[in-house]
Amino acid sequence: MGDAQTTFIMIKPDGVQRGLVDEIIGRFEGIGLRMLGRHDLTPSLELAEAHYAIHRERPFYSDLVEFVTSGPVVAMAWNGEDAIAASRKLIGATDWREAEPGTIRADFARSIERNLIHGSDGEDTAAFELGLWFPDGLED
Ligand code: D4T
Repeated sequence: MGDAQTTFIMIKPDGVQRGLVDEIIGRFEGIGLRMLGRHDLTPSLELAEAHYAIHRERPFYSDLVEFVTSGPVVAMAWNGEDAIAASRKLIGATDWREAEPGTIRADFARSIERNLIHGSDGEDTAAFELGLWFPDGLED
């Protein structure tokens, strides 16, 4: 048995625009995770830059920030056993060509830049991202 964890998941603007929100939420429910919080918002530049600060020196950083601020996203907190790794598995590899069959990105993404969804990649990242996107805290 793993520990109960809470992870930060964001459906990016392409996922919202393509009408995939309910499909994606259903997949998280399907693996038994529980939603503790949801914000639908168009991220500010400050929020997007803070979220992606780790990628500041990467060549794709400015396009990434521009993309994620281009329209509404669905920011969510999901809780359950091994929620961080379980979510990453459900999402699939960054590059959809390397994503396992049946993952969200293998099924729906056809671009590395527009890859539909973000999920925290570790406990420290999850704590940082949950604090950033849910500054008022979460339900129990
Ligand atoms: P996120 O962080 O969005 O869940 O994606 P990953 O954890 O799967 O991938 P990442 O941190 O390596 O990349 C973050 C983000 O940058 C975009 N990206 C990535 C991009 O636009 N071009 C690229 O070449 C890479 C590697 C996609 C996800």
